[in-house]
Amino acid sequence: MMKTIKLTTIAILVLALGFAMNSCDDDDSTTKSVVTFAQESYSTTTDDYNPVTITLNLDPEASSSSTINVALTATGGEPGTAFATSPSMNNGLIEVPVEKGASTATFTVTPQEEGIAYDNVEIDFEITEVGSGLKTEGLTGIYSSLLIENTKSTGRPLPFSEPFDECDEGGSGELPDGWEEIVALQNQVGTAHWDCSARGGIQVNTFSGDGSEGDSSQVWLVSPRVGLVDANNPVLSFDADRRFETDIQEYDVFISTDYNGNNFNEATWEVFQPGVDFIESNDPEADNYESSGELDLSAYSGEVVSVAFAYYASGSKGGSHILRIDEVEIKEGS
Ligand SMILES: [Ca+2]
Ligand SMILES: [Ca+2]
Repeated sequence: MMKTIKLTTIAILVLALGFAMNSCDDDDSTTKSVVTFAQESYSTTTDDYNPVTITLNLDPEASSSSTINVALTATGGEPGTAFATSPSMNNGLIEVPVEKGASTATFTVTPQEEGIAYDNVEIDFEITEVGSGLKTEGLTGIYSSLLIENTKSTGRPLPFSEPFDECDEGGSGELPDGWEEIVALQNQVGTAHWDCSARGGIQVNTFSGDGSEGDSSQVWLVSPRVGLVDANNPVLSFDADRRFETDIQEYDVFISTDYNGNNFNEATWEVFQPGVDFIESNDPEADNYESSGELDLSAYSGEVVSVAFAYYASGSKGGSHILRIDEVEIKEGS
C-alpha cells in the first residue's frame, strides 16, 4: 500500500513537473516568430527568365537574426540546370537568412533557358528546420511550390519540307499553313507582299519605285517553328532566284530561336550568312532558280528555330527587284 502511494506521489510530481516545463516552453514560445510561406504556390512561364521571389512571413518580426531551411524537390527539370536559386542550393536545401527585426525572409528561383527542355518544371518547397527565435506551427504554411510553365513549342518535326505546291500561276495566293508574312515597311502602292501564286514558289516583287523615300519596303517571310531538339547535324536547304539588282542591301536570311509568333520586334533574329551568300550568288540577269545545297544548322542543334527570308527595296535608290524562294527543307544532313 505504501509503495502504491509512493508511486502515485511520484507520478503526480512528474506530471506537475512536466506541466511546469510545458508552461515554461509556452512562455518562451510566445516570443518566437511563426514562419509560414506567404503564398501556397507561385508560377511563371518560360516566356520570362527573371528571378521569382519566394517570400516567407515571420510573425511577429524576428527578435534576432536566424535561418530557415527550405527543402526543395523538383520534377520536370534538374536543380542547377533547369533553375538556379539564391541563396544557392546545397543537397536540395536552401538556407534562407533571417535578419533581426525582419517580418519576411526571401529567396529567389531563376529559370534557366538553356536548361529547360519541353516539360513544365514543378518545384516543391518545405520548411524543414528553423533557427533560434523561430518556430513553425504544425503543417500550417510550411509548404509552397513554384510551377515553371513551359510555353516553348517543340516545333515541326524533322524532316521539315515546304515545296510551296499550292503556289503557282492561278494558285490560291495563300501562304502555306504556319508560314507568316510580316510587312515591316510597306511602300505607298502596297505591293510589298510575298506572293504565293507565281512560278511554283513564292516571290516578292514590289515594282513600285517612283524614286521617293516613301517607296521603300521591307517584307519578311517567316517559316513555322521547326524542332532541332534531337537533331545532330541539321541542315537547311532552299531554292532561290533573284532578278534585277539595286544598289542597296536587298536580302537577308535570319534564324530566331525565340520567335513565338507574336513577338516579332522583341525576338532575336540572327543573320544566317550562308543563306544570304547563296542568294547573292544567283545571277540577277536571269530567271534561274538554284538550290543552296545543305547549309549547316548544327549551331542550332537542341533549339526550335524559325527561318525568315527578308526582302528590302528602296524607292529612292533605283527601283525594285524580285526575290523568289522555293523548296525549303530542314532535315538531318547527309
Ligand atoms: Ca515548289
Ligand atoms: Ca536569277
